[in-house]
Amino acid sequence: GNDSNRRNPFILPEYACQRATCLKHYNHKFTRALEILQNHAELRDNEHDSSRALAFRRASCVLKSLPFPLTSMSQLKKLTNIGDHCKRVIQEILEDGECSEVTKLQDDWFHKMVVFTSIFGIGSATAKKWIEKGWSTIKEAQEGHISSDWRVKWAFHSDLNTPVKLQEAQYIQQIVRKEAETILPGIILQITGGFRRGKEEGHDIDILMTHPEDGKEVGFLARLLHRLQNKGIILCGNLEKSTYSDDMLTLDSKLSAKGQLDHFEKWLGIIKIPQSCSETPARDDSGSLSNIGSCDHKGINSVAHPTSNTASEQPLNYQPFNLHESFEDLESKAKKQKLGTENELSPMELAKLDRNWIARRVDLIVSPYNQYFYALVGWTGNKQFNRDIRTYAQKELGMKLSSHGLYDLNKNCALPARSEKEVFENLKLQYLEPWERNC
Ligand code: DCP
Ligand code: MG
Repeated sequence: GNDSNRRNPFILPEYACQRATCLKHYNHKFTRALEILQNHAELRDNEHDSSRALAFRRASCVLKSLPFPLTSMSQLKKLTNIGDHCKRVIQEILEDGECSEVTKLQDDWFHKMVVFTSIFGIGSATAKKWIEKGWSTIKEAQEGHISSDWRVKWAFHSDLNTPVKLQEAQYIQQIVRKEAETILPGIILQITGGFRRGKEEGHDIDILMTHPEDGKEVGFLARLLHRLQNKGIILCGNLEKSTYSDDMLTLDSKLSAKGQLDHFEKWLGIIKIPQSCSETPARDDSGSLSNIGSCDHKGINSVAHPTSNTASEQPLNYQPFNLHESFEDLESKAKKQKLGTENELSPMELAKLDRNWIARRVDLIVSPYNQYFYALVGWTGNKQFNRDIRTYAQKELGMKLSSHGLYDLNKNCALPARSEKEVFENLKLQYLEPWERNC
């Protein structure tokens, strides 16, 4: 059964959703190499590269689940998902300590691609074009893009490239919770994404919200954003309306075609947070970080908020927020600080300004309660875990899993869930804690 599989070092269940995959494991030197190969394939993005990338990731994911450090090729014999290419890589690392293919891959091109795709909104296609133009640094890309739109982007680039700390996520959750509870008492709020899986750093802050009473969540997000905007903490963002309809439980081809995750109402944006909140150690009542996975985290130092709450609610005429307005504030502050400067300030100078806040990417997602626990699994991830559990559901059970629900294609019915555990039960899987989903 599952239990003996977990203990037997030579056999692992085929799917990652059938085994625990934690952030800390025994085989980092192998998984690092395999994930560089994955990364490289994703950045190249030629024909077949995406399937190669996934093959590297699946192999890496198997090694992360091994309950011991790999010391000989014979230990791989009974493991699935490790193809010949991956075996060659592993063997070389076992014999020489490193893999020459991986070393060679980390060339100039790769480094430039990594740098350029780290810019918010820049994918591999644009990055490739920039390299063809002969650019190799952020500075060169900045000099090549000086329109006002781009000046704004560059001003926040270094902020967004500084990893978000767990404390910052908790701080934002606390601010959002306060406003959310005022508008809609009984609201449920959960940090999801990497932080819920036990990561101490991330690239953004994901917060999923719902209300146990059916329909209460409708119109809530616009009202919440209005209040956050009035607090002066929003730099920019985009509110996406829900595009969900019940047939999406069975048909999600449109969804994957656009690379879209789901059809929930959501806001993807950038919020200002006080710089001090990542410096002050957060008090953690339980002494562990992992407890944010299962309950609401209350052990947070409260940090004085820079602006007062003057929110007046006008939920109906919601407008997307204007980044340029916030940028103009930044520029005028810069001019005051550099009194007498005639020249326009460079994005670098703006970014390094003496200011008491830092820009952070935040995703706010609203789910109806009857989809919430599926949304929670989907938004907790990670991405590879989602791929794996969805493939498992389809191939092994003939069921369609998404962040909106689970649909039995044979019985033609949806399977509701009132907890995350029930999601796993419906899928005939042993429950995995969020920190065991780091595939
Ligand atoms: N997700 C997904 N597919 C995507 C994007 C997201 O399945 N294309 C899911 C899985 C992620 C979760 O949503 O874990 C949150 O997305 P993020 O991109 O924020 O990923 P993480 O929070 O896991 O990583 P990071 O720490 O970099 O924010
Ligand atoms: Mg995230």
